[in-house]
Amino acid sequence: MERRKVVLGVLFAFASGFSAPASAQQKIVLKATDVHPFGYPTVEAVVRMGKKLEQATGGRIGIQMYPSMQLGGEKEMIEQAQVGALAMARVSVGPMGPIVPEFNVFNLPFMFRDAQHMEKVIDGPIGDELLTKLSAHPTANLIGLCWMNAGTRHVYNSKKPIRSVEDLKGLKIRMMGNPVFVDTMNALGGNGVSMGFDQVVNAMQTGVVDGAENNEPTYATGQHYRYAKYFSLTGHLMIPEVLVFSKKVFTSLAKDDQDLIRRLARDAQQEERTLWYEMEKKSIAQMKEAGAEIIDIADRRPFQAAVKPVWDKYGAQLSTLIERIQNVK
Ligand code: BDP
Repeated sequence: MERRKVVLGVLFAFASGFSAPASAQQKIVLKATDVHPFGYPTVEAVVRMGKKLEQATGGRIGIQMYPSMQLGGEKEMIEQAQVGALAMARVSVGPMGPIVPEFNVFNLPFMFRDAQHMEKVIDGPIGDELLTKLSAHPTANLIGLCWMNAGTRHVYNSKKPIRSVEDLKGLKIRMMGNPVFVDTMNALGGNGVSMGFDQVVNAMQTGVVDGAENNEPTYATGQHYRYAKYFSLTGHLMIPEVLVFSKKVFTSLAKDDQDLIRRLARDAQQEERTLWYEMEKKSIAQMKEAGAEIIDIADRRPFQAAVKPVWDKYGAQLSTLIERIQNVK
């Protein structure tokens, strides 16, 4: 037994999803990453989870957070988790759609009625089923641990206030890497340009795109207002985040440790939510102070009508799930 521990420790030190000092304690350090900086709700929730994990295991297991895209954009993060080069990645459901098609149900424009609806879905049986689906996926090589809030996404650009679907015409808007988003922007009349989050600022700065779309906290912490001051409340997407764990790393952990990680992730799901709402308020204030122009859209119905082709294209294969989500009251 003692011998096995030492061997594992050495393995952990080599496989970069872990690192362990060659000391007698064999501490397991789980490498985690996020595109956002320290202090952002998703990052903070995982950092807190790490502290709880250390406490619960008497310091035997911890989490080392690599924030701010230190390990690349989300595509890179997912790939690193898949091969076990890191243990945990907190990503948007956006780039997960191409991996697990059912996840795309959360990526459909105007899927949720409001934040409460979305929370009820991720907290309930549908949320659980989708996490299980991810974990059971034969080639995804990921374990789905929990969901997190990520607000509502709105379009922002450097050229003009968007008030109507017509205003979007001709604008190049960065979208996350998933065809459903490019189709969504194109259906709205703009030109959807797909790229990783790690390229967004540069693309806005150099005029490769005229703008992007995201929630207030991302816009504010990423200082996107410096390049795209017109922030129009289109509310076209409400996409939760997902915390994924490398299957390769997960299966090498003891069953009790796996259960503990799952339980603490569920706590993180709720804890992040509180942090999220505080951050949203703070971000709106920060945006205003930075000179962003927030444009209200009194009637979103024309935007909803414009994305019908996206629902026609992707909705058929997701129809059962869509109906179940719509029936969550
Ligand atoms: C943010 C998500 C982050 C995504 C980013 C994006 O928190 O996971 O990478 O959007 O637009 O809201 O790529």
